[in-house]
Formats: sequence, structure tokens, C-alpha cells
Amino acid sequence: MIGARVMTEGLAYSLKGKRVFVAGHRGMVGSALVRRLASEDCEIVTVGRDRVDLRRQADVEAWMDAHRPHAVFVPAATVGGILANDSRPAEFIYDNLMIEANLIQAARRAGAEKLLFLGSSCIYPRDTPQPMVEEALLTGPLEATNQWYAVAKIAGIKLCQAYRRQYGCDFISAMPTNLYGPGDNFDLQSSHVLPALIAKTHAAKISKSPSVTVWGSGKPRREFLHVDDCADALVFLMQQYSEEMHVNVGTGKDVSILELAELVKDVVGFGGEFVMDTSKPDGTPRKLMDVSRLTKRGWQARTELADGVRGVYRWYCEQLLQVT
Ligand code: GFB
Repeated sequence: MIGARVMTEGLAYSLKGKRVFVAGHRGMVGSALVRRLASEDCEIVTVGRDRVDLRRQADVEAWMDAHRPHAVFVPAATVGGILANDSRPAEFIYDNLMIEANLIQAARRAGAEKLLFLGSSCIYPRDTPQPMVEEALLTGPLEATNQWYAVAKIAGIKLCQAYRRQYGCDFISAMPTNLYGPGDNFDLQSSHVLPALIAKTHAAKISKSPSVTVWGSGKPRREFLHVDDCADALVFLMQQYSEEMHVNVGTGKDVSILELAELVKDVVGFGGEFVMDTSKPDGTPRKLMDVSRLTKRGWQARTELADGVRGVYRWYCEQLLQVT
């Protein structure tokens, strides 16, 4: 049993009978949240991008006024891996600023009781001591490849804090580490490392290619959290947490990119070798979360990385079968 269910008796905020809006329900985190919320006694409301562009204030306000959710989850965001962040800075800063500002303001206007904003571990300074504690925010310069996204996500934290101070809104922020899971983006130009390695290694196995290219030096270290664990932590925080400080969400364990590549190789059953492409950036040397704020409250991740990668690889193969 995980923390969230053990502690249901002393809930600070109950979702029972509530209308719960998941903004961005088609994304990897949003769809995991919808799966997770299905076991809560609440009404889940969603809206597609074809009907409401979350970057447009009037659309968001009109939709929120009409539906008046009690609780709002904000996983909606323009996201991507290191190359997408580095090559599309305007989209990463503009889209994310607009989405979060519109949703937070519209939620207040419509009288939402609670809102949870989702950020990212890239909010912390590039060379911050590891593991990264919540208090490290704004104590040093950001990593250059994702500073645009990071600035937008820091603004989201500050919006929640400001609305809490000025208007008394119960708006909180969670900062997940690097996420992976079913519904991830496997496009090699815009994806994160884990789905990219699965897609590349699988393609190499099928085409009997002798090698797979890994970007950078392979030395950076990353922490990976399964998206279903992340969704569980977000529901837990929605129910249990009501403070100004954002909360790290992760496993507290990291691996090097080369160790991750070896794990993917084992799971996929690829017999070749890795070739490093050092023309690609490494990004932040290490991003390991200090998750004690969350674990002290009774929640911890339960999916081991090897099991999670096996599950995602199965999911990926099923998707490939469906399109062929
Ligand atoms: O997952 P990733 O793109 O993002 O890359 P970040 C992590 C590391 O894996 C980097 C290396 O050192 C990459 O160079 N890597 C190796 C690869 N091979 C590949 C590959 O084929 N594809 C990709 N994508 N990487 C992102 C931020 O940073 O993390 C976002 O840019 C966000 O803003 C997200 O915070 C969680 O971990 O470096």
C-alpha cells in the first residue's frame, strides 16, 4: 500500500463529490492523472485543445466560468527533451507562461477551492548541491539549454505563492523529476532521453544495426519517475498539502545516461554497442531530487526503474503493432 491510501482518514482536502479539472488530459501526466483519479469518488472534467487553447485567456476564462471546477490540476505544458528546449526557446517560454497564468487566474475568478501546478526539476540552478532541496530555488544561474522552460515554471510557482498571499487561494506547486511512462513522446527530435533510447534501440534491433547513438558524454545523471507514481503523488499532495513552498516529487535515486542506455539495451534485447555523439549537449551534470519533504508526509515512489522501463517497452511495442 502506498502512502496516499494509508493516510486517507486525515485528509486535509477531500476530493469526494468534487468536480476536478485536469488541464492537459491528453499529455503523459494528464492522462496518468485521469487514470489515477478514476479511483477517487469525484467527477473528472477535461477539455480538448480543439475546443480551448489554454494559451488564450478569454477561452480559458469562459470555459472555467462555465464549468466551475472545485479542484484544478495543471500538468498542461509545452514540454520536450534537451534539443527541443534548446532549439524552440520562444515556444517553451511563451506557451508555458500563458498556459499557467491563464489557468491560475481563471481558477481564482471561478472560485476554485484548490489548484496544483506542476513544474520541473530544471527550475533549480545548474550547479546546485545534490540532492536538490526545495530551498535551492533562485540561488544561482540556470542550465542554459532549458532556461526558458525553467523561467516559465519558476513563474508558475511564484504565481501560486502570490495568489495564496494576496487572495488566500489554496494553490500549491509540485516539481517532478524526469518522468517516463505510457503515452510518452517517442519522436527523436523532441523527446526526452528515455523514450528516445527505447525507440532507437528497438529500431537498431529490428534492422540488425551494430550500434545505437547516445547523445553527449553519457556521464550526466538523471532521476526517472514513472508517470503513474507521479500522478499518485500529485493526488496525495492535492489531498494532504497546503503550503507556499513547492514540493519535490521523485524517487531520490539517479543513474548515469550510459547506465540507463545499458538498462534499455537489456530490456529491448539489443546485442550491439553504443556510440557517443558528443556534438549534442549534456545539459545539467546531475539532477537528483531531495524528496524528504514528500516522504516525511508519507508518500514514496513504488516503481523500480527496470520494471518501469520493461512496462514502457511493452507499451511501445503494442503501439507499433497498432500502426502497422
Ligand atoms: O531527457 P533529456 O532530453 O533532458 O536529456 P534533460 C537527458 C540527457 O540524456 C542529456 C542525453 O544529457 C542528453 O544529452 N541523451 C542521450 C539524450 N541520448 C539522448 C537522446 O537520444 N535523446 C535525448 N533527448 N537525450 C530536460 C529539460 O532536460 O528535462 C526540460 O530540457 C525538462 O526542460 C526535462 O526539465 C525534465 O534532463 O537534460
